[in-house]
Amino acid sequence: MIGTLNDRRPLKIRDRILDSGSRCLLMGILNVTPDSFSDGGAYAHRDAAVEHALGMCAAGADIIDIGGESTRPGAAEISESEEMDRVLPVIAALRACSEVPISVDTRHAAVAEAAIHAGADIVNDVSALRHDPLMAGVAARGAVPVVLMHMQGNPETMQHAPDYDNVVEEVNIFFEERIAFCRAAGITQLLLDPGIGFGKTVEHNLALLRGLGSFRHFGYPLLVGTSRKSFIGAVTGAAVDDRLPGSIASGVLAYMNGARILRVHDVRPMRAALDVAEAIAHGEVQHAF
Ligand code: 9MG
Repeated sequence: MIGTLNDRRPLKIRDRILDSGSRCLLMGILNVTPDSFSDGGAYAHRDAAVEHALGMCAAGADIIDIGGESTRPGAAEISESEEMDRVLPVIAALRACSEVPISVDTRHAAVAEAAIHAGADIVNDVSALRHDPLMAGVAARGAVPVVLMHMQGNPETMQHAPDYDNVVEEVNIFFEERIAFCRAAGITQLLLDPGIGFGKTVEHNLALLRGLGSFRHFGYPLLVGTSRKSFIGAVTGAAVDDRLPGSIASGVLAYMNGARILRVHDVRPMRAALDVAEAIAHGEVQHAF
């Protein structure tokens, strides 16, 4: 099943092709927030943030995802100007010293537009363009790929009482509607993300990871983020800083079930784990000794 459907479609980033068909790509997480669930505050200063991004690139990140508003459960919305103050200097500084594709993690059209001007290449909107009615126009005009992530509710309330009859079926229906919306708005490059941890119980998350293959028929690359998330803590009892084994296991399983991009904190160990999984799946070895 790995890489056999038409979700091998490459992403066009400005004048470059980012091919998630031949190998699973890694999106390194750069939270420039004071209150993120796992690394809150560590990269709030521009230079520390850029250094961390370059470190992730050296470790094998293919994309850097930069976010200035926490989307952890219970997080309150911040003002657009505060979000811009956090992300724009980091995007501009990283763009000035690296060609790495940059995605901006935002639900706000004004932030996305300014981020694209500062050098961002992808919009990662956890609301799948539902939060801000101006977002679709910004993405279409910017001609950038958009991550459509599923979320039940919003970050402030999403974990109060997640409820589905059949989570995999309902996320499928959601993608169908959002894809039609984006196509009508003139957005052609999409990534689909089931939104692990966003309005889901532990069982919903496990069912989505098990059922990922059922989203491949849309023909868009699947992006999945499990890194350090609370379902791993629920399964293993591990604290947030001790969830690397669970992050790797769930990331590799996601890859085996069709994910083409993984959003991760721990780039180097995840790259090594994927290299092994890909060598087994395809019989190709990336590094020779
Ligand atoms: C911002 N953010 C946090 N978790 C995420 C996930 O799983 N996917 C995407 N696209 N963004 C996320």
